[in-house]
Amino acid sequence: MNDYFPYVNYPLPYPYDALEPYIDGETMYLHHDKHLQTYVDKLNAVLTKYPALQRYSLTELLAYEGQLPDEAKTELRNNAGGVYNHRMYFEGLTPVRERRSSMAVPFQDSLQKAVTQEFGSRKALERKWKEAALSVFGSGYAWLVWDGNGLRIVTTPNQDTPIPKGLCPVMNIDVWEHAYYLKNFNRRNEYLDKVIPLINWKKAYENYAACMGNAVMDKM
Ligand code: MN3
Repeated sequence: MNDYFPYVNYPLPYPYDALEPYIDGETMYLHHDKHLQTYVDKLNAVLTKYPALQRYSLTELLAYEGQLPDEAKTELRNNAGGVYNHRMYFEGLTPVRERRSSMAVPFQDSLQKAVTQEFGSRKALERKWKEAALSVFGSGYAWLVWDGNGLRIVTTPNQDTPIPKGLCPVMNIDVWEHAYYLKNFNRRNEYLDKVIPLINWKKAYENYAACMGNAVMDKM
């Protein structure tokens, strides 16, 4: 994944219909090729006007929001966030044919420990994550994050990320209606019951390990 200007919308890491019947191919096509593409294009367009910002990575643009030029701040937050959030979301879902085996894979020890410590169990974490996702008013995301001491569930509106608050994203769930409207209409609850079991915990572990600066990385 390129983390610097000019940003590229890489293909999905699986076919559009790989999440069927839980998330339909048309939704995935529109979500990736239209919605995410628009964020990529707009982010590149803003950065073209600000060459000095082109040396910042995607994460730095999000983390150092306070230092960005006032007139570009909102556009950068929305579009850099849109790129970051969608990349994490798409990479964080498991193709259905791999799901059986990936679900059988236990959490890596350190993530398992952190989940148990904070939530009691993976099921309990998933319940809390779903509640948080349902509580997002309008468009936004529900996140599993590392706060420096433990795991937490947080939500963000629009394309905001938890990064400016010093929280390290482990995984997110997109609850914008475009993520589920074609199939589930406005029934977010129904979408969440389908998407949560598709979470790629192997990928979550990689993100978690990156949050920890690889300090406690288990043997892969
Ligand atoms: Mn989206």
